Amino acid sequence: GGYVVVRCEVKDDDGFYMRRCVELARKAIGCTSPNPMVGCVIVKDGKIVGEGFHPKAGQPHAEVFALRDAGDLAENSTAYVSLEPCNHFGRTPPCTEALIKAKVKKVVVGMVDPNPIVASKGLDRLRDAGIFVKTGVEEQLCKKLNEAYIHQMLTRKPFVTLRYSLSVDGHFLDHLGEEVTKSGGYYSQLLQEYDAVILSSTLLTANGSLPASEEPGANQPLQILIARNPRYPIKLPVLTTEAASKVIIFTDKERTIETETAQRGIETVVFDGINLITILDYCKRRGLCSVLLDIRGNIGDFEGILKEGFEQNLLQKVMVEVLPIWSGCKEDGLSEELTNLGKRLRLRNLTSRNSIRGVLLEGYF
Ligand code: AOF
Ligand code: ZN
Repeated sequence: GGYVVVRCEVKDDDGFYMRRCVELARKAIGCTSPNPMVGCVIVKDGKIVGEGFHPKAGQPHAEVFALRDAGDLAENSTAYVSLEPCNHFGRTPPCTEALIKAKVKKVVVGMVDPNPIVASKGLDRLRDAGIFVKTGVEEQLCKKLNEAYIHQMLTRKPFVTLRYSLSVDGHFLDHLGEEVTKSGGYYSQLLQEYDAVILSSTLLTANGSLPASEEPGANQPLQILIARNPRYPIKLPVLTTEAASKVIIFTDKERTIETETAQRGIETVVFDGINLITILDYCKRRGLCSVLLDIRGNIGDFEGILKEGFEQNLLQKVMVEVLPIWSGCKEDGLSEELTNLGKRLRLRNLTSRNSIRGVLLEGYF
């Protein structure tokens, strides 16, 4: 005889349904700004009877879609929401009232809404109506989902992520790892997620094409090109009217590019001096809540911006890609001998793990 293996999973129900909420919320990644991503499931007798997510600012909230989906089954159910239900009339009516009207028995919430016009008032309203409320389920996950929204709500400044690629010998690289720009690659996903990406215009002299997310149906970010180095002419690719509307050039000198780009339908903003504060102020005025500061091309274009970012705490997050190559760069430029050698020095079987205060990479020559 043999053994029958019985797999016994301890299912933490609240966590399980909340993770489903987050999964649903993510369906609208890159589409909800300035609103958060929110997911909702309605559960009755241990079964999901309704699901919904917030697709876009101006459209109904997650709870409304989930309640609609559940119909009459919402009565005496438990509603799971990744963010505290709102209690205000914004572009849409309050979700608290919709939940009360649907006679939901219990509401389980991932995190309190940092929006000062909500901030626990939604929970209070539900409790006052006799609904059992539980909060803080999968809170870290829910907060990570909306890290940009939370930061923006609390500081009224865009959430800024610094991204760059390094060689294993510690030099900034002007290119990304292969595959990362394809669908499913981290860079393609970042472009989908962020409202805007800031790049040096010198990038365009290298390959002439603007980065775009390859995720299906991605809402492309606004591309902000910093053109401050007069030594580099700006070579813009010919863009469709729609693509051109997603590009802005920031320059600190009146240069001939202004007329060139105007002809192509590309907006050019001339600043007295380009610095991170002016860039972020501009983003805020345009309702952009998350910004990817993508360091490529000429790193020198970003020196002042980085200094300001560190000194004034304007950067929230960093994403560093370390590529398995030995670049062979020297301080005073590229050493041809080493660069050529470096091209051969690609590491294989790369692994990474956390060391106590850093990240440890291992690879084979
Ligand atoms: C929820 N569920 O799905 C979302 C919420 O202008 P409105 O009406 O869309 O309101 C926007 C605010 O509502 C937003 O700042 C945030 O506080 C909350 N978003 N709340 O209960 C949702 N998206
Ligand atoms: Zn709402």
